[in-house]
Amino acid sequence: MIHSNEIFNVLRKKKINFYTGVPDSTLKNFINLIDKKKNLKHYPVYNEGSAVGLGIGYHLATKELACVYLQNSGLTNAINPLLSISHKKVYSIPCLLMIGWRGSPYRKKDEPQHNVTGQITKKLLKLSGIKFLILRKKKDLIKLDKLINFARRNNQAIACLVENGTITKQKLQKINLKITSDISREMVITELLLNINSNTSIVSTTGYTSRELHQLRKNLGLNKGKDFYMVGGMGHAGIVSLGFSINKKKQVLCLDGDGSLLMHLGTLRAQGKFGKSNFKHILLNNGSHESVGLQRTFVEKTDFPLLAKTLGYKRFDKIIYKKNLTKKLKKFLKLSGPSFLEIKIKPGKINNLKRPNNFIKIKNDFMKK
Ligand SMILES: Cc1ncc(C[n+]2csc(CCOP(=O)(O)OP(=O)(O)O)c2C)c(N)n1
Repeated sequence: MIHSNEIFNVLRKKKINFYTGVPDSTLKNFINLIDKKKNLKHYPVYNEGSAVGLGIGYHLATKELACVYLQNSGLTNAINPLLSISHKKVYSIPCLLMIGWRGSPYRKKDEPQHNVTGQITKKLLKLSGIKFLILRKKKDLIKLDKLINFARRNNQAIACLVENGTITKQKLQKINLKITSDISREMVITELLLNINSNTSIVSTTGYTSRELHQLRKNLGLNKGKDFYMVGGMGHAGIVSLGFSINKKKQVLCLDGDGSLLMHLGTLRAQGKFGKSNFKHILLNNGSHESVGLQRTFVEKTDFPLLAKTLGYKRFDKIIYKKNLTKKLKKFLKLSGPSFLEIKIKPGKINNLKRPNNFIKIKNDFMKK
């Protein structure tokens, strides 16, 4: 086990002072530590490709290299700028990728959506010409130090793979999310399952939202409608809902999160433009990436309904307090789309949260008439 401080000390010694990325649960203690350091530049962003882009801009301005943290499922988002800008055969721009390695074949089995990427993460890096090390023991920190020298000398991206359980777990520092809502995700999902009709299909986003939807259905025995859980493909729930809805007559509800929506924000325009009357989009906004450690998304003041309006949605509304939840939700479900509802929620998840599995069955059920 390695303490985040020990990793940070190596990076500080190597004068790495610029941090960006998209959070991951494997790295949450490291990210939390970076976030606490007052004299560091830390700019969390919403997509791993953007994080690499930010690091490229930083290098152009300073000749220095950025540390970009990400989960390996976001590596494919990052590959585009890494290969077509940073690569030694293009502009040759260095950075350090700190990668949370979910689904590592050397660890106990992870979730199916992680195992596929986990199996080929090393190969992806090799194919991309990115030298890497696996951080497991303290002595690997010496290798990290040397690899950073290599990145500097050769102007190349390098990567440090961190498996689940490598970084010592510590209590995360409390983050003030400035949330006034008294609504929980559980309340919204329960109300939704009580009020939808049988001819409704729900597409839910990555993380706690899909897991809670899946579990609450079971716990409460509420069987109206069908679900498609986006256990991976973070940020694509809206566009998947759109593809389904324009080819179906039934009501389609996308259950989204703020971190997820921000990851591919451009799709909001496609949904506003092409969504039909059956397309309904609900944003559960807790101002954070709660599923991977409650890192802030900085959208307290963002007017999402106005954004949706500007991007072509026909109806839009917002709910902040529990006292309005049932009435406004029922009204929203009757509105003709494309429509958008932002529900501010407070952090918190249901106890003993399980994960959906048996994905082929889930898909087949969802596709049945
Ligand atoms: C491409 C990609 N990057 C990062 C992750 C890790 N991840 C899983 S859930 C999640 C947070 C989702 O945030 P949000 O949509 O706001 O939902 P919340 O967790 O707050 O319910 C992240 C970053 C991932 N699964 N895929």
